[in-house]
Amino acid sequence: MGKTEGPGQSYWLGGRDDVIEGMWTWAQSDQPFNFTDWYPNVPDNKARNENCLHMYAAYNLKWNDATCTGLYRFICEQEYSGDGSEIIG
Ligand SMILES: [Ca+2]
Ligand SMILES: [Ca+2]
Repeated sequence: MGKTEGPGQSYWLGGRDDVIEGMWTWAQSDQPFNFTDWYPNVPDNKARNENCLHMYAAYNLKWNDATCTGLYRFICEQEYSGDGSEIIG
């Protein structure tokens, strides 16, 4: 959807490593990632100040760590009201 709905846009994904540097978790659940799609040589924690996860347009929407104050679109996850196991958006 990022590639088709917003060409050239980057997206926040809701991951963070500000609690323990290098330990990436989802902000909502505090659970560690069980999937990653990092761009090569990232996360790099540039200037020791990159603690939020985004899909970066300049990296073909691969994952990058970025400063948390950037203004980007965002992608949310919501439980499906059926059996609760599907991601709908
Ligand atoms: Ca970091
Ligand atoms: Ca980075």
